[in-house]
Amino acid sequence: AAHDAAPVAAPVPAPVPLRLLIGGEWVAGDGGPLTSANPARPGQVVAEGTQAVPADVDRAMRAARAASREWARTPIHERGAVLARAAGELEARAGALGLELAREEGKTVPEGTGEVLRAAQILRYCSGEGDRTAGEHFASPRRGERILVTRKPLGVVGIVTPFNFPIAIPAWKLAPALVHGNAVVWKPASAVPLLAMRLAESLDSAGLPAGVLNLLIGPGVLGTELVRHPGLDGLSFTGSTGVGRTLAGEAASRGVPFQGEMGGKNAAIVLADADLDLAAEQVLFGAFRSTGQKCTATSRLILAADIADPFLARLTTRLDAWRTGDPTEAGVHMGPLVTDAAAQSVRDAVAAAESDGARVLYRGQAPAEGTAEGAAFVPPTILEVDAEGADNLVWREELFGPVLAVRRAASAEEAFALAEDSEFGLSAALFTRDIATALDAVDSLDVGILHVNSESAGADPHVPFGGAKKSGYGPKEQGGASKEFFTHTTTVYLRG
Ligand code: UN1
Repeated sequence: AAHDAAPVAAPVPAPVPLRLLIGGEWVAGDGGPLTSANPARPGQVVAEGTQAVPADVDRAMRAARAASREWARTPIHERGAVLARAAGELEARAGALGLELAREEGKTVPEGTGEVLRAAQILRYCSGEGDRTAGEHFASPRRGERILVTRKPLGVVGIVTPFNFPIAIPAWKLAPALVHGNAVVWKPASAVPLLAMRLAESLDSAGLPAGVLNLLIGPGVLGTELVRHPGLDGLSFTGSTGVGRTLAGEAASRGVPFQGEMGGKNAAIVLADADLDLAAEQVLFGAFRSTGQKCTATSRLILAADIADPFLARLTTRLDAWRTGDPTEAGVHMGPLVTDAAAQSVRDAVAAAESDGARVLYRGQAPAEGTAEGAAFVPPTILEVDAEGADNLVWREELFGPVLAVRRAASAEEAFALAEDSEFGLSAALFTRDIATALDAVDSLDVGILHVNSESAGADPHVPFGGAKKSGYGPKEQGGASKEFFTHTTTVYLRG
């Protein structure tokens, strides 16, 4: 019958062959099969190859070490020029790569293309690093002397990245690492190997010398192997707080600098004087774009009691027009979770939250017609908890899905206290027209990023990014902050 075939807009591309990059060679891994599947279309393979094995970490580390000295001595403007060429290539291919990203990770094509362009923008920002201040100069208390503080690369750094921004997050770690003269061994999330390979390809074809960037795709044990490698000079990680703290402990026990960007349980606070239409739009974007799979996603919503019902009416009206389905189809707002297992764990968490007393305020439509069964979809869901529900997991835990936990507050002060009722402190969004209240929030909320009248997600490449409390560890990322992590200083007492 006409209705039992899933509508497919375009022919399904053949799986892309995956390769690892070690010492300038694109090679097959010696491990088990490596497959990335389309989470919206069960059975569709996006890319396939073989995984790296733990012994590859040592090979890649040696290759990086061999290349690092020459790379460190290459003028920073030449290193930057490689990044600028890679940025140009990503820009030229943004549409095609955005589609691959949507098929592999599950975000919509406009979000995928936007992410590729964002990666290019980050590479461009970092390509200009040679034109910015490189260190500091102090006067000396002694005659005939100056004191210079110069910055030097760490050496060989490890980079471990998550699935949810498979090209932008790697770009914002790789670009500062490379422009500041480090060689890199990179382990991306194995659920999104294709976009990792695409970024490595663009840097390789832009002229990065052999061994300066090594790409290992495979199981989590590679990350452990990397942090335990005696040659490692630094590790930058984005992912869950649990994994991050384990790696941080390993790094600390070896005296290796660690940068960790970890979980979030970010609150949006809508006060009684807010522009409710603007707030509803921004909460919708913050909570449900990318299917809630951002560490900066809005996952708690704190509403001034006076406006709670009219605000929720505005939000749910918008959600009624929000289409969930295959993210490569036009008109779809929200795709699946990254894998079936991820979707199942979010469904289980919602069921547990409900049986623990959370009240369902909204549960969105099922996936768009024609999407096959077994796909990794979870509908947009809003649950309310009250003071007795303060320990409910939907209020406490980062679920990494399209799920929003709501509480009501009697005052701005109570709203801020509820926002602070979390072990996480990545970002927050405050909706108010009152500047004094906004300034109060700056002091009251222990977060790395505060958005006033905009959604909790988003990050510009030229300003620091990172969180407080359990959300962050070590120096922040992006802008001038990334230099703090990817270089160390030598203080030079210079006498003629
Ligand atoms: C964004 O909000 O656009 O893992 C970026 C994450 C963050 C990046 C968020 N490190 O979701």
